[in-house]
Amino acid sequence: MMEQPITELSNPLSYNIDKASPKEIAEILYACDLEIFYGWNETKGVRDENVINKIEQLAHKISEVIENACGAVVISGCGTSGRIAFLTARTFNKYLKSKGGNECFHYIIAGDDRALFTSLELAEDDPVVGAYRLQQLCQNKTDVVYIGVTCGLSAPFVAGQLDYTLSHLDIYTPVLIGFNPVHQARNLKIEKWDKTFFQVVQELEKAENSSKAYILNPIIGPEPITGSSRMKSGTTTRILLEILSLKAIHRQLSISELISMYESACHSVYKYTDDLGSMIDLAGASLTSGGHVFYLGCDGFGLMAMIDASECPPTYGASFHDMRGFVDGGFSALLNNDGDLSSQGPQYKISIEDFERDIVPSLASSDLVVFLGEDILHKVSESIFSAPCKRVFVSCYWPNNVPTTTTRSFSLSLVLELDVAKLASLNSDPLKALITKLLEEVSLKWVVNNLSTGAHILKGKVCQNKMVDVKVSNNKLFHRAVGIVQNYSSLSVEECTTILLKSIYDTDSLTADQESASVVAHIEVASCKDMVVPTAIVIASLGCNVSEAKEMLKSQPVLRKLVCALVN
Ligand code: S6P
Repeated sequence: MMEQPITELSNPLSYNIDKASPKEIAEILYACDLEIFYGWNETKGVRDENVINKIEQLAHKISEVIENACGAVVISGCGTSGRIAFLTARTFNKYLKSKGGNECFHYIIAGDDRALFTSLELAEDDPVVGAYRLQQLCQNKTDVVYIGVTCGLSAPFVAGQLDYTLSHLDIYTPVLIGFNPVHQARNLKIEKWDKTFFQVVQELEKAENSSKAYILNPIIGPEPITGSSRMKSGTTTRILLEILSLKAIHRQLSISELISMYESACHSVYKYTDDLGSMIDLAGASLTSGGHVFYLGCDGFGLMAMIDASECPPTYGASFHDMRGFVDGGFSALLNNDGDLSSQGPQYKISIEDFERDIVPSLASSDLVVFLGEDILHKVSESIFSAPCKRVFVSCYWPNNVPTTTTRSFSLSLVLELDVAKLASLNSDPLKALITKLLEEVSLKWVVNNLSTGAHILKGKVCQNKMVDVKVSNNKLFHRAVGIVQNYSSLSVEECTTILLKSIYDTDSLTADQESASVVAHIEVASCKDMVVPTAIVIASLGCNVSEAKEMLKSQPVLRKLVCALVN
């Protein structure tokens, strides 16, 4: 049997997170997040010397590219990894522009810009489109650092791009960011392609040995919710990309010092586990009683919160209405590749005006509005403060930059006091402002990840530390779903696959065509169905038929209670 990659393992620290109190949930997430900085088992996390050396060399290469009018830094990924690529490119282009430089950072996300705020997981599986997008983007470039991010070393979209760069090493310096050892790169057949991810990584290692490529894969341990790479892996992706870019632009910065700043931001956030717990409690109460959570923010805060909200449907089988994010200025603030998408459907109504027009009139006492940062308080109209919903205010506080006290009334105010000492040594104000912004954003990422994860745990969407209502919407998630079903039964992989297919096709006896169909065909059917994995878990544990399983799920909508009862 194939070894489980670290990013797909269950983290022993969070095994009982489903039974934890809201405050304990925050404490468990803290313990898991610390593995980013202190490592897991024998590893050293982002402080691994080998990783730091590679960042040093790669930053040097990036600084050359930045100086070249025909140079580009392309960051690419799927899902969360593509979203963080977007945020990083946006931030550093703005910074370079403000200093009169070239905006040479670019991002690619599988599924294009619609995938920035909605889950289009299937786009992840296409290596040919991946390579084509990269080729299109870099047509006139002569020196490109390509950074492919795939936390699990698994996304075919990224494999296609890496493979393409490996055959054009005269132009490209390929970089792979992920969080598994290379021998755990996915070695499963990629549909309509002739290589596995593992085979591409082997080629990449050869290029790395001749100093033509880089693999940055610090080991940071399993996710607190098994496989949920939007959490630790997403945060670590941010940290690595930001440190690389900062170091490329300001060669005098010390990588270890930068890591310490992120670590100290992490400690600062989790000093507030009481408040984080109260916030999780409020959000959980909203979701459990059929209410909604809305994040509002300006600039990077709003974008990050929108990203957090958009990750809940694939992870927890949530509806897009359950949690949503809105950003001041909507698409005009985004600087995204495809421009304004607001006409493409309700998921793309992302401005504060959209929120005030479409949501505020129907806000109810079960709803929660989360204001991220002080700036947003000046951008919203008074009506939000008289609506019957609950309100939470989250912001950052630097000892020399105290937020003005607001007269608004909130159910909870969480003002994080960040550690300013380490910034004192920086002698450039724009750089100080940039690093401050990055640390505030990563801090708020920790906060919103706590909120959305905790709220879904309280809603009963997690059993032990597994996402038991994951959407079966791409190849990776299909195999993860089989693993989850197997986890709650004593059946073999083959038996669990058959049960998952029965749930997908809604039948007790699969036809020969259904049994032999490709994984992509299964995914197409499964993507538009609810409760596919929970139904399969019930069938696997009780040996019942599909309609009996569905009846049971109707009678106990809190999944965790049902699944735990079955396991016991
Ligand atoms: C994970 C998130 C997914 C992943 C995506 C890419 O919590 O829901 O969208 O980011 O599947 O994963 P990876 O391993 O290629 O970065």
